Order: sequence, then C-alpha cells, then structure tokens
Amino acid sequence: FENDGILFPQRNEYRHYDQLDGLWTFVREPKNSYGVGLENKWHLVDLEDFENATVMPVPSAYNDITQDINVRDHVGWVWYQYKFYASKQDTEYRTFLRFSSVNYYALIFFNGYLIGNHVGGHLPFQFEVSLNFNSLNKITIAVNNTLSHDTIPPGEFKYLHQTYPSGIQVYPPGFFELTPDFDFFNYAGILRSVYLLKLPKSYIKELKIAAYGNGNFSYRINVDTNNSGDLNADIVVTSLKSRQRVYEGKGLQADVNIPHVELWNPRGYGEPNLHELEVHLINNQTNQIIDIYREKFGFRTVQVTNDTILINEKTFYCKGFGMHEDFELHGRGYNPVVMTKDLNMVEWMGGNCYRTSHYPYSEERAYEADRRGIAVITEVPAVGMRYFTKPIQKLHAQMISEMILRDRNHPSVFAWSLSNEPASDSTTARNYYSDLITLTHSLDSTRPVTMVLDTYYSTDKVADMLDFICVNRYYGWYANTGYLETITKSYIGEIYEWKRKFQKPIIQSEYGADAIAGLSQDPSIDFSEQYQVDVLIQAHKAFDFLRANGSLAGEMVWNLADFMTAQSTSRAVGNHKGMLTRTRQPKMAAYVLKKRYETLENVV
Ligand code: GCB
Repeated sequence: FENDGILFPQRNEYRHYDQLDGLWTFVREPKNSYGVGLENKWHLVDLEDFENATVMPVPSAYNDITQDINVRDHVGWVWYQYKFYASKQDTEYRTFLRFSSVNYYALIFFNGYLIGNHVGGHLPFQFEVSLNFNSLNKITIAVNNTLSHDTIPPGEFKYLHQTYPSGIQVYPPGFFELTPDFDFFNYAGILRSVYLLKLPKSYIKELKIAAYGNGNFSYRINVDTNNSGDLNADIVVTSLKSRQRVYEGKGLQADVNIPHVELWNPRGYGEPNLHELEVHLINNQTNQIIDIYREKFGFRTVQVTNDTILINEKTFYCKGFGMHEDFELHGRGYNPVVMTKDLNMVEWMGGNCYRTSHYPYSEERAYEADRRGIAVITEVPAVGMRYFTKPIQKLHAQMISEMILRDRNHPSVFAWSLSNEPASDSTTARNYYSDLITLTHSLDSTRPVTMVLDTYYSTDKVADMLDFICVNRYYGWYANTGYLETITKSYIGEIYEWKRKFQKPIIQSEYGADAIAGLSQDPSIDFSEQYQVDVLIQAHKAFDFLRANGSLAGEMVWNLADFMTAQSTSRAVGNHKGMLTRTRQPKMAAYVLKKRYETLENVV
C-alpha cells in the first residue's frame, strides 16, 4: 500500500511557504444540481464574474457563514477560487499546493488544469504546480460534501416522492434527504490552511522518527532527488530542555542509541521533554547544503499489558475527553483561538488525554499536545461504519495510511483508533478489520491499535484483535434514563465482563449526559445541569471500583464542549453533553470533573 509521507510546512534557510488563507471567491451550485460547474468548465472562468459569487473565508466551513439555509444545508458541489501573482524571487523553487483539510471530496485545478483530487476530510494532501511568473495564477477547487454508502464516514442518501390522489406532491422535484451515520454536523469546505510551498529542487520529502525510552533512536529520510546526484544528510539531535546536542551523525537513515535522554512524559507523570532532529540534506560532491528540515519529537515507550497501558513503563491512566473541532461560525474550520482555548480547558480540568473523535485533528493541535504533555488517541475519520465492502476497505486503508504518515512523529500520539462505533458484531466486520489492524501494525509497530466500540462483549467480533479496547456507553442516558441508582452497577457489571472475556486494557471512551446550560431542576431531570452532574457522579463510583481492581485503564467524558449536529428530535441545536457550552463556558459538571481529575491519583 503506497502513500507518500507529508511534512508540516516549515519556513527556514532553504524552504518557504505562503499561506493562502483569506477570502476566496465562492460559488455554490444550485441545490440538487449535480455537476453544472464541471459541465461548464468553471475552472476556466473567473468565478467572481458570476452574479451569485460571494467570498468565503479560508479556513472555515462554509455552512454557518451566510443567512442562507441553502448554504448551511447544502449537499453537492461548491467552488472556491483564489488568484495571485507569483514572486519573481520564487523561480528557483519547486512549488506545491498543500491542502491541510478539504471536506469531503476535492478536485483541484491550477491555471485551468485539473492537477489532482482527494477523498476525505481532515488529512493533508499536496500537488506540485508550475507557477506563471508573467501572469496571474488561479487556483480553483470544487468541493463535494455528499455522503453515501461509498464514503467514510457514511451517510444515507434518499430521494423522496409522495403524491396524494388529488395530485398534490409533497416534495419538490429531485428532493432528497441526506442523513449522516454519525452525530456531528457535516461541516464542509476548505477546513484548514492552504499553502503554497516553495521547496528546493531536491528536498526532504518524508521523515520517519522512532525514539524509545531506553534511548533507542532511528530515523529514515526520503528525498525527492530531481537527479541532483549523490545525496546525504547531516543529522543533529538537540535536547530542547538542556539545549545540548545529544547526537550528531550522517546518513539518510540510522538506528542508534542515545544514552541518558530526557523522556517525554504525559502531564502528571513527569515533564513532556522534547528533542529536535535537524536534518541537513547535503550534496555529496559539492558538500553543499540543499535543504533543511527540523522536527520535534520525544523519547518514550508505549506498552500494553493485560490490564493497563504503560507509558515509559509506568501505568498511564487516561483522564480524558472526547472532543470535536467545532465552534460557532467557522464550524470545523481551524482556528488557533479555539484550539488554544480547548487545550487550556482540558488542562484546567486536570485532563491528561483526549481522543481525536471522530477524525484526525489539526496538525497544529498535535504539536501542542506534544508540548503540553497531553496523550492522544488519534482516530481515522471512520465513524458509523456499517458497509464493509472491498472498495470501502481500500479507502479506509488509505485514510489510515495518510493519518499515520502525517502523525507518526508525535510523541503525544500513543495509539491509533481505527473506527468509532462500527457495526462490529458481524463476521464481515471481523474480516474487514482484521486486514486493517494488520495494515496499521505494519505501518507503525510502535503504537497499539484500538477501536471504539458500542457493541456488547457477548456479540462483538473485533475486540479480541485489538491491543486495548475502548467502550462507549451511556448508562442513565440512552439506557435507564432517569434511573440514577442503576448507573454504577451497570458500568461495573458490563466493564467487568469485557475485561474478563478479553483480558486487555479497557478504556471507558465515552459516557455522559446532555445538559442545557442554565437549565436547573432539583431533583434532577434529564437535560438539566444537575442531571449531568448526577450521571457523572454515579459513573465515577463505578470507575473508581473498576480501577481499584485493575479493570479500567482510563476514562474519557463525552464531551469537552457542546457541538453542532444534524437536526433531530433528540438534539436541541446540537449535542449538549459538553462539560463546557459551545462558547467554552463551564457547566456545573465541569467542576465535578475538574475536582475528580485533579485529585485522582495517577497510579492506584
Ligand atoms: C456516541 C458517539 C458520539 C455521540 C454520542 C452521543 O456514542 O460516539 O459521536 O455524539 O454517542 O452523544 O450520542
């Protein structure tokens, strides 16, 4: 299986970039019209001349930016365009357009030509382009957010017709419903930054680092050579704590031991020490430097026993959060303000861990998790999986590969999650996931593989193949609503069986209840702030019990903050299971969780 690795954009002595974020011209195809833009070759025209052209900020989801319900609920193609003059100073470089996330399907045109396409949001891709230095350059992107049984994540697409005997037709011609098989709004568009990368003729294309707690360290550099002769690399590793060089070497790959390294630890278990690998790509004949790339990484070891997850040979208990990249106005669009606030709130509540539910989060966030010492389970965008076909498996494999190639150098990422709540109680699912688990282990042998299940221990068909098991369950919410006294025993009873049957670490990866901020009812009633608090308290009693007898390796509340979903009678302007409101103000439950996480001993 072949995908190219992709490096995070960097500016330095040999490589540069322009961030093309800002206001792009935007045109939405009429609702229900498929491919008008493609048919009429909109990539050849100036979209700003269209009567219905407007601008759309990049990065941002387009859905919540206008007052037009048809923009919010659009299904189908939208078009973005951006024009720029290239600088004469850049003629020496090879240039690439890099897209950090476009959701869901993107066709990329440059100066009138189709240069590539990409399937799936949340993972970066790039294409080499030749700039015009004497005239305007034009990027045109057609984005389609339609979900179906052939997409990951999947959606249910249904045309509806109903005609009464009188001839009255309920639905307008071509009416369809698209229901996502998941519980978050399908925000679409250019969700993360777009870069014009300027790289040397021969450049460092891929960098793979593996660094363990015992000082074992290996790297592998892949170069796009452009025939520039015999290349080599000078390597320096610096401790960012002591600012000392701890290793110097030569070669495009090596496997060495560096004694006495300072370890990367999760918060509460020591410092999250980082090192920097500095690569100088060298032309062997001339001895000249051709390219430089610097990557931060950490020495740490992840292991799994029957009972627990060990980071640096110490039991790591996850005090965590399910989250979303979600905010008012820009939806799932990357925003450094929201990202920083979210991570600050994780720390404020004493958390040490999160899962990138239900898709890989921004690259900026992964670097921040490294720096802050927050341990992360990174999840591929495979939520709600139920169509276990060969083509879907191929797409899923591609997404796993893109995720690992993007994130494998981050010490904070301690596990890969291959799905959230798949229909994993069938033999088809077993065969499907068996291949994907093998693939993931072959792409990265240093991290455990997990999946997030909502099946039962008695019926699940994949759990035994996982390194550790994540279980989502909502006692007191979807089950036994209102019967608080049943919650503790429900969790103890169920988790205990998972543990007994599979003899693997179990993380309670979701639990919680909706609370509309400010809705006060005592005695508590579902949707009140008190009810959310009550559910948490009962669940925590169970977790303490399970933890004390070695049956629980971690807990993650659902969710850090309220977030938008599709409309449904069980959602009042989105999902309200947040500890925080959508604008990140704490609800009552946030204080309960804060107290728990702050006082919970790291080691039992
Ligand atoms: C789940 C899903 C999550 C939902 C949550 C809920 O099990 O994994 O995406 O948002 O339940 O609140 O229903």
